[in-house]
Amino acid sequence: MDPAPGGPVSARPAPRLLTALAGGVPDATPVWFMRQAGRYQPQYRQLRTRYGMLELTNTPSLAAQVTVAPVRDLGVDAAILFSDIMVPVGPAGVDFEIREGVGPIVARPIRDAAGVAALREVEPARDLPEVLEAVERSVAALAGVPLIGFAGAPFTLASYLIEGRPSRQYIETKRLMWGDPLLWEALMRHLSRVVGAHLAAQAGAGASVLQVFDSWAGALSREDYTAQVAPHMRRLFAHLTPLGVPVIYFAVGASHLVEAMAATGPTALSVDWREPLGQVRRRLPPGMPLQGNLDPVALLAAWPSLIHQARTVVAEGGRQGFVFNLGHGILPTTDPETVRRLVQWVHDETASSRPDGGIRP
Ligand code: 1CP
Repeated sequence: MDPAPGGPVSARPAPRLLTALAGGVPDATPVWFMRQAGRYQPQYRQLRTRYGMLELTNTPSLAAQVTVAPVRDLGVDAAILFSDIMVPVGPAGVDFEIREGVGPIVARPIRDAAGVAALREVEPARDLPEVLEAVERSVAALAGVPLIGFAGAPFTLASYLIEGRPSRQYIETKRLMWGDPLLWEALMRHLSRVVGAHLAAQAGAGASVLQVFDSWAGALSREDYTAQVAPHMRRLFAHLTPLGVPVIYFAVGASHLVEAMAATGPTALSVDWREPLGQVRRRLPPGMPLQGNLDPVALLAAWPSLIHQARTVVAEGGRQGFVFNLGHGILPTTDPETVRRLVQWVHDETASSRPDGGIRP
């Protein structure tokens, strides 16, 4: 029977993603994918023939449309805001473009004190209103499915600002970090403020989870990460904790850093495919939720091979405090139908309504 108008309505169950990030056991393992909105989708490619990448992120109705599409098309348990880690450094005074097939290109890379001194503070409500409107529109369209807001971590942003483009060796970044520790400190502090303000504003606009992409932190030794990056992450996460929103911290190729990353104070860690999740878990504080860690290339393999690997991820991740994801973003040549089938498979395989309670012997 329907509840009487104005009478008590049964509480909607908490979204799976939030249950898992609170360290609980959801009714099935939540799934979402980094870069779940992007070039592998025919509708996205279609939109991109008419609009540039940054035009999409700067037009709230289009950004929200791209953000929400994977929830409808794939059945994933969360949307991630369609934007880019470079978006908030624009109003800080960094002139950049996103070049097709390459990534962010910065017009004047920052390598000296004058470059750091020229950076401006960013006030999201004033400087990034279209991003916050995209968050609000996405949240409204998602009808209770969580929206993940995000930002690049200070180190990963610094690497783009200093190198001026995607890099493999991070030569100029390390040269500045080692050669001018005070300038490095000033740049990291500035970027931490930009990132902190941007994340807090997204939460204020309705994002119910935040993810911090420190994609390239794995390029650092444990010693450099601990001395030159971790203090800034600790300050950033301390700034975010009062918001009461779970924060996921992600890096690629960073198995050597998981203890140090966990110690900076995120809610959960997102890891790549290089180390089995069970082993990662044993190195983390008890109960810390984990996200990961299927190799994105597995989505290009034959179905039996994909499922063999997905089964390992599900078994290693466990039912409690675990979010199924990839170890990095979906590759552009991925078949969307394979992604949709994988989401369904993870939900079926882990459903607590299964006769075996979702737990395989
Ligand atoms: O023309 C296009 O369509 C551009 C491709 C593209 C897309 C779809 C870029 C350029 N950015 C994005 C969107 C994007 N970027 C999202 C949103 C949606 C989603 O995940 O579904 C997110 C979360 C990002 C974050 C991002 N941008 C990261 C962190 C994640 C990661 O991949 O490690 C990084 C490093 C960037 C920089 C960037 N922007 C674009 C590219 C191709 C890159 C990577 C370049 C490089 O390899 O360094």
